[in-house]
Amino acid sequence: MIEETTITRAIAGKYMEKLLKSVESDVCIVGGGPSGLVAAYYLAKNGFDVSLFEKKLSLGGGIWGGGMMFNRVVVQGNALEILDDAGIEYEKYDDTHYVVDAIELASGLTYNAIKAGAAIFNLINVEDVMIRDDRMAGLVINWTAVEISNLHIDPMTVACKAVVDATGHDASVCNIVARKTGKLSLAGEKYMWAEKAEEAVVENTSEVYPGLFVTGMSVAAVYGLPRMGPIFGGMLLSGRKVAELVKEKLRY
Ligand code: 48H
Repeated sequence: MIEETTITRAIAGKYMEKLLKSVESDVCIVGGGPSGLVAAYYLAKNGFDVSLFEKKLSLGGGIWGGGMMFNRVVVQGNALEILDDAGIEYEKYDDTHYVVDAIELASGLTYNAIKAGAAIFNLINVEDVMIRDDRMAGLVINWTAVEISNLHIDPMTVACKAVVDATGHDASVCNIVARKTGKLSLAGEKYMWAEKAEEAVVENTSEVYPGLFVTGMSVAAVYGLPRMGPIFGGMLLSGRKVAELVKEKLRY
């Protein structure tokens, strides 16, 4: 017999179980766009406890709308390996450019991150950070609904060994760390230049403050790099690279 109260107990109990497990993680990823999801996938696959916080209802960030709401994105050849790992299909357009269905990319990357073992929390906004002895120690989180409704409700905190800022153009975490420590400065994203931007984003994916790593468009915001429009290879490669950097860092 179906019982409404059992449904309530099942949802509340199981959510709480997941949240309590994420009170301490190896890695916290902020933002569930392409770079954050790819980082979550590779880190979880390598056995790390990963918690990803996304402030919106859906995961996928800027993928869904493709270019100007045409729900297709372009990925260049050197990032196809990541699509293959995730079982996402693509169509060759010419020797350099491949076309991917934006819906398949957003849902495929999300599915793979979950299946690899990452704990994904939507509707949670990261509003502050926890720092100890000049090193990232965790995140301060609250419901997005609290932020939107401007209610005066204190947040709660989760601890981790490394934080990945995958918040896209906002570079939210880096902005907070810059403002509150004075030990990081953001150069600000520059004009469109796809070829240069794609390479530079991957090259500059790095640790920008002890325990704080940047990936995706946040890299452009920190390092003053150009933007690239609806080509996503750089985002995928940056997500995979940040996973490698975090992996190396947490080994020691
Ligand atoms: C929780 C947060 C917070 C917060 C933000 O924008 P994204 O898709 O990020 P990337 O860097 O993985 O991909 C960028 C790509 O989508 C893009 O915009 C490109 C390639 N643009 C090029 C151009 O020229 O314009 O995803 C970031 C995610 C979003 O879902 C936000 O909602 C989320 O981060 N987010 N989540 N707490 N404080 N801030």
